[in-house]
Amino acid sequence: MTSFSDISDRLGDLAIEVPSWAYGNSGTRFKVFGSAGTPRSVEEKISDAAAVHRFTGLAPSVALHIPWDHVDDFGALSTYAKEQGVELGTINSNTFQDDDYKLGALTHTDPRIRQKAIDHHLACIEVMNQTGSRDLKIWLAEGTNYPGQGDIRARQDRLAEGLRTIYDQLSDDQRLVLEYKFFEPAFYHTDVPDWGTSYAHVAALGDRAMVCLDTGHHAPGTNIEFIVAQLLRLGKLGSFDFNSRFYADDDLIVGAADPFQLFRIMVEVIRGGGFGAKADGTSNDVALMLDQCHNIEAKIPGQIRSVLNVQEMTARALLLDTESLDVARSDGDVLRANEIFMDAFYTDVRADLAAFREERGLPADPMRAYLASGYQEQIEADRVGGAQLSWT
Ligand code: AOS
Ligand code: ZN
Ligand code: ZN
Repeated sequence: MTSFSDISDRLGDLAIEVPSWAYGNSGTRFKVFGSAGTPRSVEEKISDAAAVHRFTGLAPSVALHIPWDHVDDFGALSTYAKEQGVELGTINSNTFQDDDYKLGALTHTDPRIRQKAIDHHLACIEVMNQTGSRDLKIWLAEGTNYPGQGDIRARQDRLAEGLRTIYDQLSDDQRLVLEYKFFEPAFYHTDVPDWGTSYAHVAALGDRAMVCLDTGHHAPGTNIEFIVAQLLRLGKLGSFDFNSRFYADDDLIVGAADPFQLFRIMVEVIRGGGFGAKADGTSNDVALMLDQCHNIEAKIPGQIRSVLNVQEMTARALLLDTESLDVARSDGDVLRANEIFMDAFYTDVRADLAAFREERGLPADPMRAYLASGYQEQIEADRVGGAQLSWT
């Protein structure tokens, strides 16, 4: 049996990157709701992200989305973030909000538009050079809506060429992570619909190109932990975009829809060496990030709940008695193996986690501590006037 004290050191390695866009207003195509205290600047988004880290100790970096988070001086923004207690992390490109990209960006038939999309990514790399970010995350909204609309094979060739040009501009300590998504906004075919397509492209690019797995980007019933295991086996799992889905790309709080799935994913991450600092002290190849939008719930508590959910399922996954499991598996004892697995999942770690946090100078209950802190009231009073930022 593994006890909580056996896993607490490893659990201390957990770090989850939060997305800047989680702090802006978001919604559905029906309505974006505004809420008091919503950031009006990139700096205010970073302050909110830093609040999540202060109360949880779990979120030391913030991902930026360009051009949503464009500022004139990214070096100064980086310094500002450090003063707040966080780092700037992954830089996300955006080729989905410009009329030129209606029929494609890196895959477009027009070389001028392809070049524009490439130039945007090169500008993102320039931002990374100033922020010290390791990862360029590329999610492409490209595809077609009708059979016959595009030459799906030629689009792959153009995509490969564009990715190559971008990849070649990365420095030795930078990486490209390519996200896949099985549908939306294109509905007939998507140019990077699945992990296999993402893998094919990043494998062709080289060692510093990896796959990004967004947990919301699969068809219902997909065994996501199998994909995790396979990508780790291939050395190509670069990062996660964690969220929950019921129907589509719902971007809900991770662990809200199916905590057992999150547990199973974390078991495979740990099993595959994707968790915690590497033996040489460098950061792990697998970056754990959130990709969520808070449409109806409060944003900062929504992010606090998210990172706590990851922490709770990671703790349970670390508690898995892998030695006994190996024995049961070797014995062909199906029911015992399943029982050991479920025992870890069903372990209530909440009291241990509260003590774990207090030992580290953090509040035992970060959610209650945040709500009692006055931070929310303060930003609601301070952030009047100016335009609130939205997801878009
Ligand atoms: C879009 O569906 C993807 O999840 C991307 O990661 C995207 O950049 C992010 O959701 C922000 O819109
Ligand atoms: Zn995503
Ligand atoms: Zn998504």
